[in-house]
Amino acid sequence: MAPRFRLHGIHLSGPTYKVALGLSLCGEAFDYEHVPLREGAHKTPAFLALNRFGQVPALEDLSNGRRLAQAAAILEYLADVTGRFGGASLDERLRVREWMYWDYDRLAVPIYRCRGVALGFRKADEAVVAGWRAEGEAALAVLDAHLAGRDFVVGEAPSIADIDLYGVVHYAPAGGFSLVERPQIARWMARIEALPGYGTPEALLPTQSRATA
Ligand SMILES: N[C@@H](CCC(=O)N[C@@H](CS)C(=O)NCC(=O)O)C(=O)O
Repeated sequence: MAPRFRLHGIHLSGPTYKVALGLSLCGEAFDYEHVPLREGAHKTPAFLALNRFGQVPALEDLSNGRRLAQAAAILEYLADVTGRFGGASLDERLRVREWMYWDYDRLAVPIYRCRGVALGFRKADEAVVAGWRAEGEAALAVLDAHLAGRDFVVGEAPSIADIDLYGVVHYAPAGGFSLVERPQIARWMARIEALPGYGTPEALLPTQSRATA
């Protein structure tokens, strides 16, 4: 059967990985369209029709023609349409959203930027990088403290908040952040990595387009 979803992204992109991980944990095979950012493919009219912000990821739901942008919003959509990972009650869903908004407010930006500098994709003054590093460390400390005595970020089961946050923390070591002093995060990551359907970015994101998964 043809896959329901088509993911547009690039294998080096953390936000693209969040969506691929969400799809895989939901058991959804997906077509994949490689978007070469260096060639400006994300700023073409055709791509802007998929994602008005000119960023990856974009997700197409081929069953109804929907085109979705923003990894966190896409994860919410996947939870809505699959009935998985959305939280067990309204209160859990509210907490899940809070963590997802916090992610892009405090955690993702400094960690992704430090990784970008470490990999040579991004240039910045040392003082600016030091500021990002301090912000990233502070956010990791918040998450580590929250996870004490908890298996998952919200409630008793994994949710899209875990997927969203994992899709950042996975890249922390590549950004120069040590997780050795973050034992709760390390244990939580191991729990995510044990879930059926889990895959690393290398396993889930091809370097080229893939017509059928
Ligand atoms: N908040 C967005 C961030 C997406 C994002 O930053 N994508 C990067 C690649 S990792 C991108 O497309 N950069 C090119 C650009 O912004 O022009 C999301 O979660 O989807």
